[in-house]
Amino acid sequence: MSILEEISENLQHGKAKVVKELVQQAVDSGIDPETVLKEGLLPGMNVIGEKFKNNEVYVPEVLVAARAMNMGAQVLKPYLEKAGVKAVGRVCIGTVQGDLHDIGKNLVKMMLEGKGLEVIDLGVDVAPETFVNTAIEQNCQIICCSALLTTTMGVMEDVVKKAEEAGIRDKVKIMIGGAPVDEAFCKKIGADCYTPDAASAADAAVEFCRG
Ligand code: B1M
Repeated sequence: MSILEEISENLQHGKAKVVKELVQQAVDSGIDPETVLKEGLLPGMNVIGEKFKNNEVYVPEVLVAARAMNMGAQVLKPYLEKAGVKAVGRVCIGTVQGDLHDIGKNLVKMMLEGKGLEVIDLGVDVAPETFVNTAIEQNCQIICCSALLTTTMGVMEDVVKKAEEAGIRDKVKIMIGGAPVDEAFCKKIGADCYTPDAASAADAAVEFCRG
């Protein structure tokens, strides 16, 4: 097994310390940091993302894999910055106002980062104007809203309205997700995209950023 395959396998098993060591070893042996990311870390995260989507693994496995991914990515960060590897795009994400659930939002964030997107995490209980102002100030291509409560999902419509009022609706995509929302709700409120899970959210975001 090549060192890149070993990185992928260990990431899938959530062995963060081993992944960190292998990533450093790979870079030290002269493998291009971008190759380590694209052929070691990301394929491992993609496997986990697919398995999660198909209910073959569950939240705890995703969280430990994501932790391993993040530790590996931390090792690569300075090398990638030096090599000038550009982020695919910039996204702001948050759980909407009145809602404190953040496990799903954090998973989406990790998957987005795993796909090379720069993510501004606004946390939980985020007001519509905070999403919109952040998108303007930080030049985000996408606003990602998460909601877990039927009582808070309506805030997503306010985000769409605020983006219209601010005149940025044609410049920013609005993605929504979380247990109570669905495709029909997305259409109803005029958002751009609903995805049922973190892996497909990251895939859709990359597509939007590539234009
Ligand atoms: Co809350 N809670 N909770 N809770 N809680 C639910 C959501 C609930 C369904 C439980 C129930 O009654 N069966 C219910 C909502 C009912 C409803 O609205 N119809 C509920 C309630 C009522 C409440 C309180 C009101 C309880 C109370 O105080 N009386 C309260 C509200 C607090 C508030 O937010 N203001 C509350 C509090 C809490 C805790 C703090 C205890 C805790 C949250 C801890 C935390 O997040 N740090 C909690 C939890 C853990 C849950 C359950 C058990 C699990 C949620 C979760 O994390 N799931 C939940 C019941 C359940 O879902 N079985 C429940 C795992 C997570 C990975 O899934 O977030 O759906 P999820 O994310 C998925 C997808 O939805 C998607 O990707 C993720 C991964 O694939 N996704 C996106 C999410 N965001 C996305 C965005 C995207 C795309 C995809 O694009 C932008």
